[in-house]
Amino acid sequence: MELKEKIKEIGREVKEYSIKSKEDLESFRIKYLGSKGNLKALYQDLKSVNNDLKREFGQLINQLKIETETKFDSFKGEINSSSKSSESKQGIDLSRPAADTPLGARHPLAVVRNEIIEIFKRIGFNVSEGPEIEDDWHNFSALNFPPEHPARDMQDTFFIENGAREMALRTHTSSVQVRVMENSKPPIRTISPGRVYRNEAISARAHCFFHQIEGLYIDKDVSFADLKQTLLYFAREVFGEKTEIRLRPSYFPFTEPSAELDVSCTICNGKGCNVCKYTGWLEILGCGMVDPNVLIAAEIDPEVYSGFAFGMGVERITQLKYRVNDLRLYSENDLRFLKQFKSAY
Ligand code: 2U9
Repeated sequence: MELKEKIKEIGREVKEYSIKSKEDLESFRIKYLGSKGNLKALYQDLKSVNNDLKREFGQLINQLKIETETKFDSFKGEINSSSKSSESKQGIDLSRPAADTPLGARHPLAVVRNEIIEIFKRIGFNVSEGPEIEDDWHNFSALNFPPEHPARDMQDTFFIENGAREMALRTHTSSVQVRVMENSKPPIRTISPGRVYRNEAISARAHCFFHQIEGLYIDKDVSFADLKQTLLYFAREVFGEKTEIRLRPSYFPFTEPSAELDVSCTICNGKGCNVCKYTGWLEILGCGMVDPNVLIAAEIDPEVYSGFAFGMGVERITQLKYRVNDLRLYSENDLRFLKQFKSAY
C-alpha cells in the first residue's frame, strides 16, 4: 500500500476505535502510540519517501499523531473520572444521615430586641433607625436638654470633632425619634432600637455602649392611660400574663410627667427575694408624656397633639429574662455564654 493510503487507513481506524474500558485504552495506546506502534512505523516509512513528497506526508503523519493523542487524552480523562465516581459510589452509604453542621445562635441581645420589636409591631408600631453619630440638636437640644445639662458633660458623652462641627455618639435613640417627628406627620407610632454610647468605666454593671429600644406615640388625644395600658400589655407579653406593673414618678427632660415602670418580680412573683431586694418589684423602663417643648422643637402643635414615650435598655430586659448578671458577657464573645441562646427570634 502506498504510504498516503496507509496514513488514511490508520486515520480511519483511530477514529473508529472503540474505547470502553481501561484495557481498551491501553491497547489503543500500544497499537498506535507505543514505541512499536503504527505511528512509529509510519515515521519509519517516511524515511524512504521521495524528498519532494516528504514534507506533505510528514504533515499528514503529524496531524494523525495529534488526532490520536487527543483521542487518547480525552478517553483517559473520561475513564478516570467515571471510575473514580463509581468507586466513591461504592464506598459511601447514601442513606446515612448527613454530618452534623454546627448551627450558630443569635446573640441574646438580638433575641430579646427582636422579641420586643414583634410585641410592639403587633399593636401598630413601626421600626425606625438613625445615625449613631449625632449632632447636638437631635441628641440634646430638640429633646429639651438645657445648655448646661450634666448629660452634655464630657464625662457622660463621647464627643467627636468633625471639622468645625462638634458631633457626639448618641446617648439614646430618642434622637432617631426626633428625626421621625421632623420628617413625618402624626399619627406617629414608632420604636427605635439601636446601640447607644455613654462615657462610663466598664464594669459588671456599666458599659460604654449598650442597646436601647425607645417608643414614641403621637396623635390627637393620647393620654397617660394609653401609656399605662400599652406598658401593661408589653410587660405581660415579655414576662408572662400574671405580671403586675406599677409606675413611680420620675424626671426626664423630654417627658412631663415622667415615670419609671416596675414589674412584679419575675423570680418570686412579688413575694420578695434577693433579686428584687425583697421589694417584690423590678424596674424595667422609663416613660412619660412627651414634653410640649419637644413637640414644638419638631414643629408639632402641642395644642392639637399629645404623645407618650418610653425607653428601655435591652441589656436590662435580657438580664431579667435570662439572669445574666454581668454586662461584660454581652460583648466578650465567649461561645460558652452565646451558645445558650437558641431561639425562634
Ligand atoms: C422623644 C421624646 C421622648 C423616651 C424616654 C426614657 C423615658 C427613659 C431610659 C431607660 C433606661 C434610657 O436605656 S436607659 O438608660 N429611658 O427612661 N426614655 S422617656 O422619651 C422620648 C423619646 C423620644 C421624641
